[in-house]
Amino acid sequence: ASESATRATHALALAPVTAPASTVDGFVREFLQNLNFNRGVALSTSSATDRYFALAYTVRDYLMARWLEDLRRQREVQAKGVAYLSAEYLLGRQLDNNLLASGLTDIASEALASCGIDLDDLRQQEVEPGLGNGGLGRLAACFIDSLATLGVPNTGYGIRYEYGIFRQTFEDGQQVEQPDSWLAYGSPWEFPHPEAAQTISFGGHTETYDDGGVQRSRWVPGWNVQAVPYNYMVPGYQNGRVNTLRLWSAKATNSFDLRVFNSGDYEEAVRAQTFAENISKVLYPEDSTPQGKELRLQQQYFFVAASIKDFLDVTLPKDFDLTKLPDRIIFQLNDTHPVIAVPELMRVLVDEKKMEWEDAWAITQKCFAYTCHTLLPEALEVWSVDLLGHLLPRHLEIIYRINDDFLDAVRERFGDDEMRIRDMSIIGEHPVRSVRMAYLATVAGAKVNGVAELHSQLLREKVLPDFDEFFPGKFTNVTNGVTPRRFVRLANPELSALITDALGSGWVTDLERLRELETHAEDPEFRARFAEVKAANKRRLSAVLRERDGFEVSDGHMLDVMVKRLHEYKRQMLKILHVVTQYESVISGRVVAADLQPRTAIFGAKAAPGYAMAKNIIHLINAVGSVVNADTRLEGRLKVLFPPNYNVTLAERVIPAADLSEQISLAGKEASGTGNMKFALNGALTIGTDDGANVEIRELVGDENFFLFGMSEPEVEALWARGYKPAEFYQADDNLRRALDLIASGAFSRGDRSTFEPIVSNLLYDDRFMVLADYSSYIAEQVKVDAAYADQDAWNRSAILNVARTGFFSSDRSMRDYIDRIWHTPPSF
Ligand code: 4GP
Repeated sequence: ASESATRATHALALAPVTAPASTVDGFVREFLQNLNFNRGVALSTSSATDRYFALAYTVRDYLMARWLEDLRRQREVQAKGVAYLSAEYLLGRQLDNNLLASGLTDIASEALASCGIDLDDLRQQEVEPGLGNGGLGRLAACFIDSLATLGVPNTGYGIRYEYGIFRQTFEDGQQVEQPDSWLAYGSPWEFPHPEAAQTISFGGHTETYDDGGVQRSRWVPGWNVQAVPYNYMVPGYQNGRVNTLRLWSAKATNSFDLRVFNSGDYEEAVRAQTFAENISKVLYPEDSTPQGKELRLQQQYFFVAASIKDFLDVTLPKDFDLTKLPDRIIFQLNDTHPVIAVPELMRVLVDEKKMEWEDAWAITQKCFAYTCHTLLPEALEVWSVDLLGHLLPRHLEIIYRINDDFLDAVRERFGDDEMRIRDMSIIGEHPVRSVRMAYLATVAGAKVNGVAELHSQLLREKVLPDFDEFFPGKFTNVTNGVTPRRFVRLANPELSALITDALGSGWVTDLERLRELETHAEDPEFRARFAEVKAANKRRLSAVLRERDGFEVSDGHMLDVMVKRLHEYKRQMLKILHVVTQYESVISGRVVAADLQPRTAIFGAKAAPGYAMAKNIIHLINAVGSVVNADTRLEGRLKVLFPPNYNVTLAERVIPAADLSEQISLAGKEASGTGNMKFALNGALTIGTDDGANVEIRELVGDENFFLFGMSEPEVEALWARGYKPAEFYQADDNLRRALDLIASGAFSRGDRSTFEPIVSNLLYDDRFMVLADYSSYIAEQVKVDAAYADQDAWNRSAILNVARTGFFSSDRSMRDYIDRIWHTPPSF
C-alpha cells in the first residue's frame, strides 16, 4: 500500500498550471503572498524595493501558466522557429510592458491602491537592463516583442552582462562613465538555471585522428567555462503567448582552488574564476587594447556556442534527424557579432555528429541568415587570424576550408581574376591577415539583408557588389520597425487614448490602421485634442526632468530633440552649430531676441568611452548649454538641455513630448535609424537628410510634412570625388564663420581657446562627415521650421498626418517581412 502511495500522483500535479484569478482580490492575494513568502516581509514593514519585487513576481505568476503551456506545445508540435542571435538586447523596463501584455494594468493599479500603494511609485523602482549600446540592441528587443505578439516560435539568445551600458554622468560638462550595476538588487524577471549550464571551450590545438579508417580533425581545447542560462519571459500583447529570451552568464568550471586558498594566496585562488567570469562581466568592453579585443571574441563565441548547444541538445528531441535542421530552425545573425556561430555549427555537425562536410555545409547555409546594420567600414568586424587561431583553432581551420571552397566556386564563375578573388576572400591580407566576418556571414547566409531601402541598396551596390553578382537573389531589404506597444501605447498613453477613441483599440497590433486618422487631421476639434495631448506630454517630461536633473522646461517652447548615440556621422555637431548660430545672431545684435521662435534643444547621447572626438562634442554641447541658458540677452527664448544617461526609460518620456525630431546624419551613413520612426509615430515632425529610413518616412508622410535638407548620397559621393575642402564652406558662409569663430574664441570655454580647438580644426581641415557642407542648407531649413511652427494649427495637422502615415514602421510589419521572405516561420499556434 505504501508503495502505491508513493507512486500515485496527486491530481493537481497532473493538471495544467493555472494563473491566479484575474480580479482585484485575486491580485491582492497573490501580491501579498509574494511579499510575505518570497520577500519575507509584512506589508507594513516592506520597502519600495520589496513591493516592486512582489509586484513583479505577481505579474510573472499570471504569465507563468501561458509560458509553461507554450513551451509544452512547442515541444509537441516542433514547428519551425527563429533563434535570434544578438550580442545586445536593450530591453528597457519590464514591469509596465508585462502588465500591458497580460492586460493587468488596471487590476494591478486598483489592487495596489487598495493596499495603499501607488503603482507609479513602484514603476520607478525598476532599473532598466541596459544590455545594449543603441539601435541594434533596441531593435532586437522590438523584434522579440513582435514575434511573441504574432505567435511565432522564437528564442532570443544573448549575454547576461553583469554590467550593461555605463551610466553616464557629467562633470564640468564632460562625460564620466559609471558602472551600471543593474543587478545590485537582483532582477525579478529572470529565471537562472545553473543546473542546465553548458560547457564552452576555448584555446588548445587541433589534431587529426583515425576514425575507423577515416581521417578526421578534432579540437583539443585548452580551457572551459560554464554558460549558465537565465530565462526571461517575452509576452505577446494580450494574446496569451509567451516566448523566451535566454541570456548566458559565464561561470568558472572550478570556481576556486581551496588548496591555493589555504596556502594563503587568496588572489591566485580565485584567478581562474575571475578570468572565466569576465566573459559576461561587461557589455562591449573597450576594444582598443589587445586584451579587450580577445575578450570580445570570447563573448561572441561563448554565447553562440551555448545557444547552438542549447538548441541541438536541449530543445530538439533526442532522435532528431539533423538533415532536417533547416525545417526546424533559422539562426538570425544580428550583425556580425554572432557570426562565429557559422563555423561552430559546422564543427558540431562535422566533428561531433560525424557528418560529411558537404552535407553539413548544405544544412548550415540554410540555417543562417544575416542582417547588416552599418555602412561604416570600421564597423564591419574583422578578427586577426592570430587571435582567432589562438582562441578557436578548429574554427579557423573550418573558416579556411569554407573560404577555399568558396573561392574555387568564384574562380569557376569569374575565371582567374585575382583582384576580384582577393576582394571577395573571407580572409583579408591587409593590414594583417584577418577574417572578414561580414563576408563569412554573406557566404553562409541563406539571405543577407540591410535595414532600410537605401541601406540595402548601398550594401548591394557599394559594400558587397561582387557578392551580389555571385549570389543572385541573396540580398534583400527589410526596413526596420519599432514596437507600437512600448513606443506608443506605453510611452504615450494620452495619444493612445485619443487614437483608440477615434479608431477603436485594434491599431495596437495593426498599426496600418493609423491611416484612418488622416480624415481626423481635418477636424479642428481633433487637432485641438491632439495639441492638448502634446502639451500634457511636455508637462510630464518637464516633471521628469525637474525631478531627475533639476531642469526647467519653459512653457511655449518648441521641443527640438536629438537623442541617439553620439557619433560624428550622426552629426550632433550640426545641431549645436545651429544653436550657436542663433545665439551669435542675438548677442551680436543682428537679431532681436523677441524675434526668435522660443526653442529648447534637448540632447541625449552617450559616447563610447574610447571615442575622444565624441566626448569632445558632448563637452561642447554642455558648454554651449551653460552659456546660452545663462545669458539674459536671449530672454529665455533659446535653451539647451542635455539630461545625462539617456536610456530607454528616458526615451519613453522625451519622444512623446517632442515637436521636432532631428535625423541629420550625413546621407549614406545611417543604416536606418529607429528613433526617427518613434518620433514620427508620436507626432513630431522630422528635420532630416535623405538617409536611412528617413527616405521612407518622407515618402510616406509627404514632402509637405517633412523638413528635408542636405546633400543626397550621390551628391555626397560627387563632392568627395571633386575633393572636399571644408574651409571653403567656412569662407563662403558668414553665419558659419561667425559660429565657428565664436567657439574657437573660447566663448564657451571661459576664454580658453584650446578646449574646443580639436573640434574646430577637425571641422575645418578634415570633416569626414561633411558638417560644413550641409550647414547652410540645414540652417535655411530650420528657418522654415520656425515659420511653420508659428502656425500651430497647421503644425498639428502635419503632426497628426505623421502619426497617420507611419504605421508601416511597426516592428510587426518588419517581422512579417522576415517571416515571409527569409525565415518561413508562420505562427505556430
Ligand atoms: C544601428 C544603426 O546605426 C542604425 O541606423 C539602425 O537603425 C540600427 O542599427 C538597427 O538596425 N547600428 C548599431 C550598431 O546600433 O551597433 O552597429
